[in-house]
Amino acid sequence: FPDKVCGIYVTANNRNIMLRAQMPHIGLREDILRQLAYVVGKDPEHATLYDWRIALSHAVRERIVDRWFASTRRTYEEGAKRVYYLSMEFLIGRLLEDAITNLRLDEAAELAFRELGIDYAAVLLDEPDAALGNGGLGRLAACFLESLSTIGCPAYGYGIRYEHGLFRQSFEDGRQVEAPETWLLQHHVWEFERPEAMFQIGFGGEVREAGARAVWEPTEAVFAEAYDTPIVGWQGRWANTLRLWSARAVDPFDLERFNLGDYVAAAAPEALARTISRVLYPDDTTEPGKELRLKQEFFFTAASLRDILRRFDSEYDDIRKLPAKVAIQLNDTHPAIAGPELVRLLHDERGLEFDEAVALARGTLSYTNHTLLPEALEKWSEGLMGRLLPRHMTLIERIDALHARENPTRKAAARANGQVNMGELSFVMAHKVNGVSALHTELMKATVFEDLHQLHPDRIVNQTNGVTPRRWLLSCNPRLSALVTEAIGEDWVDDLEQLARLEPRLSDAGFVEGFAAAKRANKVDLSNWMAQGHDLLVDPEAMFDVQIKRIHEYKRQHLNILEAIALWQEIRANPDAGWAPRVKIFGGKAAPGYVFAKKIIRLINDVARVVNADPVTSPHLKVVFLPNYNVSLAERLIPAADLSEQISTAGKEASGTGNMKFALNGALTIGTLDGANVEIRERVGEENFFLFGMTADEVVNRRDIANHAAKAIAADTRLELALKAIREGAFSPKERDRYRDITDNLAGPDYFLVCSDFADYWRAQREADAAYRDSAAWTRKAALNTARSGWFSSDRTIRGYMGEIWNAGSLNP
Ligand code: T68
Repeated sequence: FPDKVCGIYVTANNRNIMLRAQMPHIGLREDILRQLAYVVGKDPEHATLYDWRIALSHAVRERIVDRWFASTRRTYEEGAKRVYYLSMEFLIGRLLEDAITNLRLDEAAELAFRELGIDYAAVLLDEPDAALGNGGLGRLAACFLESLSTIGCPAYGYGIRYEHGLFRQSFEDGRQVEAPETWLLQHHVWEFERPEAMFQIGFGGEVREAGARAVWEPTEAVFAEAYDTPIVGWQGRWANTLRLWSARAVDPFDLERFNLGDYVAAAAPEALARTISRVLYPDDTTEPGKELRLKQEFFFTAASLRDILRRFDSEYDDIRKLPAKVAIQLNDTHPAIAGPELVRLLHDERGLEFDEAVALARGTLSYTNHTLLPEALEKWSEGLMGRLLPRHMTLIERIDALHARENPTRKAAARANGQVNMGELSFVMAHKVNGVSALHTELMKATVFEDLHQLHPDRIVNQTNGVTPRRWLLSCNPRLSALVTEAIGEDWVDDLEQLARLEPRLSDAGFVEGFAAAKRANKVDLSNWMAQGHDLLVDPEAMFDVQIKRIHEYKRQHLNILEAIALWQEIRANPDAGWAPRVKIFGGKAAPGYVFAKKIIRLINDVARVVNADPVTSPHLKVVFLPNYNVSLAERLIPAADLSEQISTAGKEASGTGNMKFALNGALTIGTLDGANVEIRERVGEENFFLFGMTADEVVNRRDIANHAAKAIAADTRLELALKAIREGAFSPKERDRYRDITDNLAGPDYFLVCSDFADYWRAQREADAAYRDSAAWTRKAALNTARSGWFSSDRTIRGYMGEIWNAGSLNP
């Protein structure tokens, strides 16, 4: 590659570090000033932080573009197979620091800004998060994009360019308040508009039979317009593209109406079309049941498929090569309409026989399942689907019939009981279906896809999730990464299993002290930030106990807060018992319509207010709920955490990825045998993990016991007293029954078995306390978590997909 920045390939071992860093920072500084003047149009004298950030971003972007072109050229030259990752969500967060890290420009940028007299850290923080996702599923897609580029696998991410990402959360009187998020109000430096890549996407209308073929004549249409963001991998060796679709009207403006003075109606077509890419559905489990959601799904899936076939046609003239040259991954069922749509394109538009069209589509498509929760499995009514996508409805019926012919013993069908089951449809249209952790994959085989698995025993495979070590260690935790690099060199950055080489260093007192010092300094940083930004005073010596994730009953934030209440009561009763000080930190958003989850947020805030004001317990216990949890806040919290809360009801969390980020950064997990916790515990060692709770099997059996919650409460005074305090209004004195729905639920159905797991959770928490008191032993456990987390890199996951699902290779030099 032409390598403008080769001068800054600086390693920690490099003795000439300063010398070699001199050159690039001068070049970068000049570029920043040039961009500031000629792109931003500002004199340095009057430039704001925003201006500096835009100038720096352009200077960095320039350094990506050549590599990006080179990657594309190489893919064409080699005739390489391309991977297409279709996802409704890409939770990419900030991009500037990511690009700087991967291009290894961090030292140069820091020096350049020091010379310019500008606060570099503040420039980075000025960037808004691109929150085009709800949680784990969207963040996984972002980690995968980065790993695909690091590995050098030719790939595209395809999604929607939402004008408004996930809502901004604040608290009023402890209650969650949602405000629209406006990341696109400021100039978004990273994207390139592609007006030439525009497709017309239709909805509704009629299907006309024309001889042996059917012709779909939609009545409604919008344009999908492409915006490209380059995603650069580690060391800038490769760059792939994230292509996001924006909706716009085919006839944007009704001049006749305008001339009649009806200005609102004149602009209506444009407004209506744009709603399709207006907002991300703020929902991580429940099906919103909205026509607009189905429109969004078809909109981006259809545009992506058209684009994929256009690119394929530019290189190959035989459509039968499609499965050999193209792999399309469906990130959950949101793009599941890709099955029938691809069949439609091949059969109706290109004239292939129906059976062959299905076979080609199946050879090309594969599907990842991210949840077994029944309420989150997508189903569309035949009425809606038939109205919006009449041709697809017929094709789904034919796909079912074909599958039944191929498999006479088949029981279920995608189309059943007046509904289209998108999981079934994805399964029958994919050559591989994967779960996201070992346990989840086994449960998929035994539950939702039991019948289909019997028919196709080789189709379901496991690819346990992973996280990118560039963002989730190197860049978010510079202290720990410097220590690691000093100990084992820097190869770990794209070969995370190298972290195992840290283990022998645990007998080296200097290394262990360095590890403890890094964690402590990260905690001091976080304490200062909480003091300044949130007026919260916490002691960095205390254990930082963190639960950050979407608020959901199955994730059981209410189990955590119940334990906090019980602990508070016990400390009050016995303040001098030598308590290990703790700060319980929460972060996470609840879907705006999810009333119970919002109640949990309010309860945590109410408990925090009471507990933090109690002079007796205050030295030992603090409770903090940080508002507006997002990727950037995670990057701040994870490096400072001691204890990672992964306490979902066993069998409900498909994998989790936060759990991996914490372990990698040297936090110990307190958790159930759920999702990837199982594999984390296997790797870090059971003595370095606080296990509690029922297994997935025990959970199922427990639900059969009559009054299981009442029995658990009767058997545990602590739990009983904690619930009593909530019920009697200890945390909501002005409205004593504010939390009636929570306490009634817990004492009654308690589907997620909070009460049944409470006693064992309490026991594990006290074990964690005891372990924390022995700080040398704790540091050793923490360091072992880091050293043994190498397997949880998304590079490993992507290599698994490449080998087992996509049959795709790497073009990295
Ligand atoms: C998460 N799923 C899983 N869904 O809950 C988590 N759902 O265990 C897993 O680690 C992660 O996926 C990655 O595999 C989600 O995040 C959603 O966000 C979602 C969004 C829309 C509709 C349904």
